[in-house]
Amino acid sequence: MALRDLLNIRSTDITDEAVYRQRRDLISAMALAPALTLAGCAEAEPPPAPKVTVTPAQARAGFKTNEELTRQADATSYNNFYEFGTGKADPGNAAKTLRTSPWNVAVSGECEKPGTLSLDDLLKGLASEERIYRLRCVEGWSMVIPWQGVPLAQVLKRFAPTSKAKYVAFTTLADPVQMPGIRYRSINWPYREGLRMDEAMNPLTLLATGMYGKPLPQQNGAPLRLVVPWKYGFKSIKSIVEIKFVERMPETAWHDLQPSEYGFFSNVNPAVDHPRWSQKTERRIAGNASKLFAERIPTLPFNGYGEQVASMYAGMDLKKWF
Ligand SMILES: Nc1nc2c(c(=O)[nH]1)N[C@H]1C(S)=C(S)[C@@H](COP(=O)(O)O)O[C@H]1N2
Ligand SMILES: [Mo]
Repeated sequence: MALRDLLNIRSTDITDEAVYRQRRDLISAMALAPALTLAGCAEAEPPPAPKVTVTPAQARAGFKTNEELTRQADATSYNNFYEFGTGKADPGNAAKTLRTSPWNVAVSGECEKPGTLSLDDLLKGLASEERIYRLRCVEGWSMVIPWQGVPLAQVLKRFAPTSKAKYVAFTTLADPVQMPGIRYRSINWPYREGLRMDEAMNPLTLLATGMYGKPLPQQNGAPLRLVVPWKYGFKSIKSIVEIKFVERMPETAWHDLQPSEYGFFSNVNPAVDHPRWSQKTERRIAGNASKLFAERIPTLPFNGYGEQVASMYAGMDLKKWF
């Protein structure tokens, strides 16, 4: 299928299944015709982050939703982890062999105490917390997942970021031996993500090591993944091996692939549709609701975490900085 046709697909009457297939087919089309990439011009830097403080009480109000949980069996079998294939069942089937111990994380860039640490040393002395967050995938489905982990801020502070650290960049392991999906150029490997410093330090941002009270399964990003509940799911990068403090907005995997469709910020926003489908509603996979037939519910700005995060974007045009 030509890229042109993919971009012209009407979004009103397609299922989520079709949406993710389009997302995948677009990748194949782009691999054949990389010159068709829509962006190209150098992007301006966004306005500086306003100085804001979220009170502890405000933050805490976002830590646990009491909405119905997604079944553990669904959260661990319906996944996106393209390193193990682009099908929803691929990670659950193929990731079991990912070796998660020993696991080292290299921290570098604009900080006073860079270093490569074992997972144990990275998290030593930090108390694990439980967070029950909504997870909204850009494809239009969502889950409610109980995570265990530590606030990212507590980990980052250990490396003493300097005043030049304006963003944090994250990289996933890319091992073609352990990860069968790496052989396909669905993504320009390694998978990369990034946050602005204030987003990284926000109390909601979690470095997760577990879910449902157990260590993270490989398909969910073991042994260490990000969870950023007010952003589309692809910002929550899995199986992290590198963290770098940087001065400029870092390139990220989905933006790299299709900058017109996947912005750096990617805050959940029902007012900004994906160019090929609406973002106004979502299918909540929770309780007994199945993936394809769950009723659509409205998608909330910042995925319902506005009280905790909206002030970080005060004065920013969220249509431009999508
Ligand atoms: N390294 C890596 N991280 C990733 C992805 C991926 O393909 N590779 N997929 C992202 C997407 S699109 C989503 S929706 C979430 C899904 O997380 P889950 O499978 O734990 O629900 O992981 C994100 N993190
Ligand atoms: Mo996603």
